Amino acid sequence: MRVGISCYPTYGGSGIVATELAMALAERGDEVHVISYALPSRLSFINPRIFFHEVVTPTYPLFDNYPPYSLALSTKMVEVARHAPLDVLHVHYAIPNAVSAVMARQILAPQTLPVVTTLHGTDVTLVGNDPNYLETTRWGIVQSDAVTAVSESLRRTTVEQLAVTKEIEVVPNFIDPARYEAAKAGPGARRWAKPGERIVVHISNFRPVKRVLDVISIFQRVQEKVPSRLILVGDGPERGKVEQYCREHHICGAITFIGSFPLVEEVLVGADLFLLPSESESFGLSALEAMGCEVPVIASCAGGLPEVVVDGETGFLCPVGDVDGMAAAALKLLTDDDLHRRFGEAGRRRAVDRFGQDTVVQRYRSIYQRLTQLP
Ligand code: GMT
Repeated sequence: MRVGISCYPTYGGSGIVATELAMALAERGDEVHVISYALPSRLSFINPRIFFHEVVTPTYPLFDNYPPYSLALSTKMVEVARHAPLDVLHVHYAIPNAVSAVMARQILAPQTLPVVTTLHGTDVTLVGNDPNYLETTRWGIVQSDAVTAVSESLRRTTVEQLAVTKEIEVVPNFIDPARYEAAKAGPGARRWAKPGERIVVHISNFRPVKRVLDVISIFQRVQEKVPSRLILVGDGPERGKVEQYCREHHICGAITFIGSFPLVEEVLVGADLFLLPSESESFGLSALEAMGCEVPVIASCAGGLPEVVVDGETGFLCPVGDVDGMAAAALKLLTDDDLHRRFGEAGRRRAVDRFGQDTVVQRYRSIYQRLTQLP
């Protein structure tokens, strides 16, 4: 099958899922055409069946600061669909990908191009919900030939907030269990730590919704009782504020800012805890990646996180903003080796059994097969 995949290339979860899906499909024999404005950060896999198509958005004085990316994207989708030719186009993140794809499908007629849209979270909960984008977002979703959401929570929110009555199938995010096994051969997170330090990790795009200052507050409470190091992976708008806070509170020595780093398994393997105290989280891919590396998760019980992390079994979930509760839960795990081991193993089991790449990729493929009648 020839599959087009459109996504954001940056360090957000939707681009990561799209890229991992592209690589998994190509590995299984499909031809995959990735369409984006830059090479996605994790598209490192060398496979002759993967092609990348850059969306170029020419500027013109009339456009001022607003070159029409959605149109350039739609045009690129038409070009790739016509000449590859594509059997199906799978877009990740509704804005503007779903709208551009539906437009491309109309331009291409009578050539058929089924459009699959995967909703990832903020495209519905934050941006899609904004009155300035709401109508086009809803239109892109409703006009898609199939729509998926990464969690039941997101499916419900989409129905409630966007008043979408179309069927939305829940297809969760996934991990490749083999990647984490390979990382185990190396030093993993211990590279960044001193002997005797327990390692706490947080991975995000440092947006306000991630509440990275809560991560620091939890860590400060933990560090008072247990010698430990916090590794922060990722970058984004709140990083400056967080670094400034750490300097003012003289805790920089125990915190390592790695910045954007795509090989997350190298930071997670061997870590002791993963923190994700987000305000909202449709799924929490990084929590799943931590579980895949046998790392217990302390997170907020927001959005789809309870569908990923089982409270009291693979981690602990606390109300948003409850840094005392999260710190207490972290200390419970860090001071009880047996509990810590059991949580780590249960997390890995759940990640592999429920969110393993083979099962989830096959679910996407079944949708493509249903829409195209291809094997
Ligand atoms: O978290 C972000 O701000 C980025 C966003 C994205 O589109 O990349 O992440 C969303 O999609 C991820 C992949 O499906 C999910 O794991 C994240 O939970 C979701 N983020 C939010 O809902 C805040």
